[in-house]
Amino acid sequence: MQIVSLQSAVAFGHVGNSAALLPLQRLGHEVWPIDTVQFSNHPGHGGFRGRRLPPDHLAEMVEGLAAVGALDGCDGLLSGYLGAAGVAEVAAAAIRRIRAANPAALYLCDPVMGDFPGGLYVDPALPEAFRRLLLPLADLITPNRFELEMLAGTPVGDLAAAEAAARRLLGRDGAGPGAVVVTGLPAGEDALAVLAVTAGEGWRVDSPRLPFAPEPSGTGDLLAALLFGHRLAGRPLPEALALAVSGLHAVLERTRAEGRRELALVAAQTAMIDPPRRFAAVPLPS
Ligand code: PXL
Repeated sequence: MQIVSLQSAVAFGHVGNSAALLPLQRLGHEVWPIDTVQFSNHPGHGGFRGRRLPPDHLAEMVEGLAAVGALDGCDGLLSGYLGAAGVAEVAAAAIRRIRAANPAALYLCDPVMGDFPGGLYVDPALPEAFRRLLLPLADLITPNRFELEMLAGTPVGDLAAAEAAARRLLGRDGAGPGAVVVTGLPAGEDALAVLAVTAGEGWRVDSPRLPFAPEPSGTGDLLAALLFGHRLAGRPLPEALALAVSGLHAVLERTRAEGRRELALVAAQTAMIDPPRRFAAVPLPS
């Protein structure tokens, strides 16, 4: 499959496109990255250099791909860190253009906006742009707990509240995504749960929470890329989700074993796509 990936890029470390490219390529896909920012490193290191690319430059990149005919043979769009509301318009235009040639093209929108405990780290106009422009176009969205609260407008205190908020996003009368996957939900003392809901169905995948201080960045970006890659390969949602969670866990185990601050993506690339330890997708009670 051939896809466009619209998200951030860093020279050092693995977030955004710098986390998504390798897993998608290792799963056999051609990726055409469009970088929304070009930073030296993730801001979590205390400082960074570089700049955001303006929306008109990003729109030009999409137009360039269209002009050489690439978007006539495109199977999907993955969007992640957009940074500003103007970039959400570029993402919307890109998926519309891709679907004009291929109505079956898949769109995974990771609504990257922030996390607990730091809160929002993007343009304050972006939450509304996701809600209005991108959720209605997405086959799949992958908010963390903070992002789900922003999108649904309700606190998400536990798993039941997360499922209810995710179902509310689905049910927005044609303005909702096809499926909502909520990541990073605390489940007991030392586990994390990921929930997936579609109209009528739902699943949950639990995995052990590994102790990190600080948490490595890019885990959500890696999970979204793996999930998208497995879906593009034709795997059903619960199977793709179980493989993605298991692949992320394999990378985190290696990251921890090597005492690294950045994801050990290259070192763990084989386990990432063919994880030795598999966590199961369990259907949610209806
Ligand atoms: O992992 C999300 C992310 C991606 N890209 C950039 C970021 C962040 C989170 O802070 O700053 C540039």
